[in-house]
Amino acid sequence: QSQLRKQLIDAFTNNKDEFLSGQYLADLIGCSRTAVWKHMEELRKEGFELEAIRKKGYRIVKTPENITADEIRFGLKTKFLGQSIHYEESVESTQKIAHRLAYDQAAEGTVVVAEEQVAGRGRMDRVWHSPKYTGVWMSIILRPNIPIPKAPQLTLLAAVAVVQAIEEVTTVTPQIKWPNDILINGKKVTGILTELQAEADRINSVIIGIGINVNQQMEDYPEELRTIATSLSIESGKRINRADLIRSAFNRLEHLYELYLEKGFLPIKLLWESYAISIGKMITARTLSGSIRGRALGITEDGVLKIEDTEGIVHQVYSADIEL
Ligand code: BT5
Repeated sequence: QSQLRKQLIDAFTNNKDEFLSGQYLADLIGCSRTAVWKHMEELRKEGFELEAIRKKGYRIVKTPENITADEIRFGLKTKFLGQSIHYEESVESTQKIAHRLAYDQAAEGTVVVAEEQVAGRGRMDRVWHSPKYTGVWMSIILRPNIPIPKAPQLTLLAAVAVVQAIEEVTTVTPQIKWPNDILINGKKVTGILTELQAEADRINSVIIGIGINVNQQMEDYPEELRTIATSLSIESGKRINRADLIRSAFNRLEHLYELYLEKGFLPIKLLWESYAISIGKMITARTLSGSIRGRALGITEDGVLKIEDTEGIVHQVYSADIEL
């Protein structure tokens, strides 16, 4: 059933703006014209606006306001990323669902997308505010064949992909604050949480959780976030189509991930540094074992932050919160 729907959406993706006849679609997918008609009606119910003209066929005029898995697929050009989408109206956390799917052998590139998270989380069990219909809350399953210590590189890779996607669908260029924050005008628009399922020294799966504030307005944020958070809509002054953003993020992420598997971290590192905010500046890194104040020199080949303190000692920071 969903395989048919996927083929149908792919057909429209490959022939954007063209009319496709019921017979053409039926032959392509290998079902009856009645089945095609039923699927088109389902799309209409999901909020797709369709044009149907006798003898010419169907055309997709407008995609729905909610995100739907079908809408994300409409225009998606990836090989594996987002080819399997689990769309949920409301969840505790997309990470939780992705962990379960990964454990149950879900294919690489499987994604969980939700309209709302009631228990969205950040690093170290912090809360991630994820109100309904306004943001992109998603978790992506990857299965890279890399040593465990290299996994944090994927957080940086995902950050570059999201920055590029934001640049593509808005006209704003965000900046990255090591390791996982994406900022616009100094306020946080995206957080990334990377988690692993591993045995001994082998990575089983990497689950990359991405939260992007898209159409929230200031009043949608709780008091404590108003001074530190922002959204793409606030910064660009317009409504952003979330499915376009997700699709762009999938396209970018798959491309960068393939580049990474083929060429290693260096090309990603260069891109990351071109968007990085804190390199060369004085920062404070708060780690679990204390604070380090010094100049951020850059990141190592492994994605570890290098800070030179006032005595000239260079520290390598694996995990911290950074204050500028
Ligand atoms: C992060 O943690 O930034 C990682 C956030 C990852 C969220 C995604 S959404 C999909 C997936 N499912 C999940 O449950 N999580 C992932 P951290 O660096 O620890 O930052 C958390 C801090 O950011 C909080 O303590 C707040 O101060 C702030 N914060 C919370 N919600 C925010 C929001 N919507 N926008 C900006 N800042 C927020």
